[in-house]
Amino acid sequence: MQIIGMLRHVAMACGAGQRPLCSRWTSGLPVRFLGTSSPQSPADASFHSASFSGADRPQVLITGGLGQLGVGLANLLRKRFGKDNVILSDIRKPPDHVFYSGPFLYADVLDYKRLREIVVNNRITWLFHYSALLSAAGEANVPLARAVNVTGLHNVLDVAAEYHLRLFVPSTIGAFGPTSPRNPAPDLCTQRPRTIYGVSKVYTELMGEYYYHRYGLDFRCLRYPGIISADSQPGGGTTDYAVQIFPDAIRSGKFECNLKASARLPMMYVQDCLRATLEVMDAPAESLSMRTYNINAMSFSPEELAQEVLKHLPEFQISYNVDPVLQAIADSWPMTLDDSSARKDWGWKHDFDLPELVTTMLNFHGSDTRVAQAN
Ligand code: AKB
Repeated sequence: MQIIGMLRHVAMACGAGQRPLCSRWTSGLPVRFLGTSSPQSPADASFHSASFSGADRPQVLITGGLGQLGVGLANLLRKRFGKDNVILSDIRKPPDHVFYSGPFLYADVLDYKRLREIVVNNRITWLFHYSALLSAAGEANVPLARAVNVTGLHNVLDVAAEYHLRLFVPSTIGAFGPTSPRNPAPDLCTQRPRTIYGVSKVYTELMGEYYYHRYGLDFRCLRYPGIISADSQPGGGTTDYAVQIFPDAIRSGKFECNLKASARLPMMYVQDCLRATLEVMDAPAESLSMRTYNINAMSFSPEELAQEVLKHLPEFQISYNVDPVLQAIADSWPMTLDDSSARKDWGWKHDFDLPELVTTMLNFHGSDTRVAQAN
């Protein structure tokens, strides 16, 4: 059959005016994506966004929920939508305080059937997909990073498209590379990252946007800077030093940094990051001129961060033992992001700059007295 004739046949089989989702004959469509109900078009997506009450209230699933951000996000969402309407999932065993704080399920994003089962059985409408290996962890195990970050993404995209979910997947400053503009990196520019993490996140952005245009998937994505959190640890990232410096400064008054003193990168306090995530998920579809946005807050180097810590802890000492792999990654990332589109389209505004960040983190790690004295 000629291509045109074949497409016509598919269109007829699927019903006039519908996208040809239901046929395996359309080249390149995922065969397992056998939706029989009609897809939500981008224009329909705003039905999610009004005030959420009763039947409209989202039923949320978070994958990779035991990483740096999942528990904090679940806490926020549970305050808004009710404890039982937000399910955390992971392949790891949750600590007691997480297990007893609300619904928790085992979910391996590589297990497509299990994902579908969870979505169906719990009538999920919003999915936050946090499972991923970060930059340094990805370089240490490329096959695993490729499986989790790429195959896991395929599973999540297909489930989300099939069940018409609103899908959030984070991207990162790591989606830029040495040939991207660095100061600032705009939303749209050359992206040729040199890590498997970065490559998988560029792919995430492109696939999410492809599914949006092709199937009407309500895909939303933010490029996160390095995220600094107090009560949850990152793992395997290049920006992790900016989290670890605080407990070390409090405990021993010293910190050994694995990046150069001058390695300036975009950073954000976790509270801003989670608020941005909820805000972009809440935004009416018609306000989104794009599906992947930069978000920016502060930008600093280890040296500048240490100077700010010294204002509170005058004895603090930083030393440098540079890891060449991490430094090469940091050198290929932007120093700051241009987030003017996020600010314009859905009103993004950060609250925490470097001084507030440092005070908050030191306070959290137990130096209340010394911080209060220094102020
Ligand atoms: C990492 O360092 O890999 C992450 C990131 C910036 O995406 N924190």
